[in-house]
Amino acid sequence: MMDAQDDLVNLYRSLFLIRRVEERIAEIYHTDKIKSPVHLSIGQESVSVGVCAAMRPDDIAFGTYRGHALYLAKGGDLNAMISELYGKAAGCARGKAGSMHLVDMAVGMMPTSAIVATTIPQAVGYAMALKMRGSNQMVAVFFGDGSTEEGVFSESLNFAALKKLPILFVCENNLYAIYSSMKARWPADNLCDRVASYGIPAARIADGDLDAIRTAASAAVTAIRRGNGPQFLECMTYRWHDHVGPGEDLHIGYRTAEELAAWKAKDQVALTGARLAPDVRARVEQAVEDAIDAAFAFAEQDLFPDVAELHDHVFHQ
Ligand SMILES: Cc1ncc(C[n+]2csc(CCOP(=O)(O)OP(=O)(O)O)c2C)c(N)n1
Ligand SMILES: [Mg+2]
Repeated sequence: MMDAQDDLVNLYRSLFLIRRVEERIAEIYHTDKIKSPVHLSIGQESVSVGVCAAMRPDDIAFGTYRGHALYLAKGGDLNAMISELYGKAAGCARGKAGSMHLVDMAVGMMPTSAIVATTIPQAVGYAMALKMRGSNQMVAVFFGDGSTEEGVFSESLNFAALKKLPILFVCENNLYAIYSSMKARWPADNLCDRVASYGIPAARIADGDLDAIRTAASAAVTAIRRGNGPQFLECMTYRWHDHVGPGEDLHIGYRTAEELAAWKAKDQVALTGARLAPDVRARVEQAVEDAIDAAFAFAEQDLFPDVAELHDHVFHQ
């Protein structure tokens, strides 16, 4: 059994790694070394970290184009991620996919997709396969609030509930789908009620609270492994940067500086770091900075894939 201090160190390492990797991506994005669009999770780290901390390494995660946080929280290889962003050959998808399609099958991180909601039914299919095999692994699928407006979301809930599949649905509700607020899209703020109508236990967690997310995810995973079927978490969170790219976007006028400031005041990375002794925190942060330096150096020296590979790995071979 891990002691509480080691546990906190692990959570902070994961949060700080995600935050700093994305800050470094934001810093160098203007150089055009990164060859794909990037959707940053800065501000949303606690959802992936809290839920993955409740999962086993052999459990399966599905996510979205805003996928850096999940990929890293699930244990995805950092060097392969940065090389992928650079379009280089050692990238996790051999440099052909970029930021929106991260994948690391060795740690159960399934390929993410740029098409909103597509990975939800894929995750349900995976959960169905696990159930048919009699496995006690589970699946967690992460998606945005906008995803819940796609028809396939409802179909997936219905089928997963009907078949009592081992799946945790995790809605990362950051209040916006691009520049369109939840209030402009939902007649009522009642996502959990709608999900519960399928017979799926559903809970909202406020403020991006790391401990609350982790506790709720642990209870959900336990119920799933007992064979109780799907569970649903709506994790309230907030994206600090623009929908896509590293920029700020307050000038667009779709959200307010006050709203952003209120969320920054409950930054889970800073709050978690402050719970560690200063020397412990400094050691964790230095190790993370070193790993990130090494990953960018790795991507810089990595080669672009050979042109002869262009048509490889497009279809199943
Ligand atoms: C099927 C589909 N429709 C529309 C788009 C364009 N699009 C890209 S991201 C996005 C918003 C999704 O919002 P949300 O699910 O809340 O995720 P967030 O970006 O906030 O993480 C839209 C509409 C798309 N990629 N795929
Ligand atoms: Mg959203």
